[in-house]
Amino acid sequence: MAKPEKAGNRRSSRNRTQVSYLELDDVDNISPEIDVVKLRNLIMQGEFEPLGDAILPADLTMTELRRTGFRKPYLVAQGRDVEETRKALGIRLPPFELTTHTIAENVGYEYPVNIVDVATQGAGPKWTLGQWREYFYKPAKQRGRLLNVVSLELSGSKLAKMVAPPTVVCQLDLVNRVWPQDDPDKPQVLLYALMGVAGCVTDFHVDFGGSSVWYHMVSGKKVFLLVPPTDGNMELFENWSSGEEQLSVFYGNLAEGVMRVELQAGDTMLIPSGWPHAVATPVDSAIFCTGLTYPTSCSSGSWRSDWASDRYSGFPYTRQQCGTQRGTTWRRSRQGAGVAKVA
Ligand SMILES: O=C(O)CCC(=O)C(=O)O
Ligand SMILES: [Fe+2]
Repeated sequence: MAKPEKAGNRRSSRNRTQVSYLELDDVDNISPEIDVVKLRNLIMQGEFEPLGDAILPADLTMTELRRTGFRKPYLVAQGRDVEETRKALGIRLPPFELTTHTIAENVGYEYPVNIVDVATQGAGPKWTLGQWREYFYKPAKQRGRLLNVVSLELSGSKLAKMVAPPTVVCQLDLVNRVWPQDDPDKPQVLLYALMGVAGCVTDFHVDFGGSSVWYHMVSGKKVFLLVPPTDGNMELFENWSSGEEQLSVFYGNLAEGVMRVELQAGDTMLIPSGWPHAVATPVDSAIFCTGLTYPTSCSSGSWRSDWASDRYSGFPYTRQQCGTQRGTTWRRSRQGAGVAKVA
């Protein structure tokens, strides 16, 4: 299984200043800190429109996504029977309960994990899953700095083999659709486990590589603020995220049409590409998510790679996949002049 790359900073443009790290001695990345409590309260208590009605699992189909162009996020609530809901969506989970403990057990205690230091929103300590598990199960008061895991890459692990995404996600995924199935270079994208302790927040960001994302809450609760990527909102996002302003200004108050959604255990959400979002974790939580590419993210012209968070090591082959939108399928261009791989 491939080792994860560096824990990326969401905002690498920030100036570095000295802060004291009393709890951790292996942090080599010192950044200015956000006001975590203020950001958490703004996300949790700010007045925003609700995302709107959840859709029934049976209605989340390609026909529905084609009808709307997948221009808005979709929420599927866990419903009366979470097993039935998962079945209707096509989601398969391991036969055992998914917890930080079982994730560590199945992926490997020595496996390195990208950790986010919540106060700096940048890279935290370089730990193994075993160390993370120890941290996660400490009483909150003994944990020291607030740390979050949002990008434990599971592709290739035995755990990944036990997980199937919603059927519609597989149908939508450009890698699945255009890549020759027997090509050894076919990217394995992408299954991530997210494990956050109570109090974590992630400031506004756009997910990597223009990808759409699906989230399935395994346990706990997350509150998302979602921002429609209108020209006006993206201009504001660009200014906000490229300056020191992001430390003191809440982007949720600048943007228009911000929507709020609370995800409970068993809920599933799909976010289209390019939507800035912020997330608060009020209780210890675990979720699965994955990035998938979707044609409109390339063809609409609305995607700009420099908007994306560099938290992940990069969505593979984005350019080739977008090439399919210009009327050349990957298969054809590959047989022709050949295309260099771009990570
Ligand atoms: O759970 C979090 O704190 C962040 C989730 C998120 O937006 C992401 O993983 O991209
Ligand atoms: Fe995200």
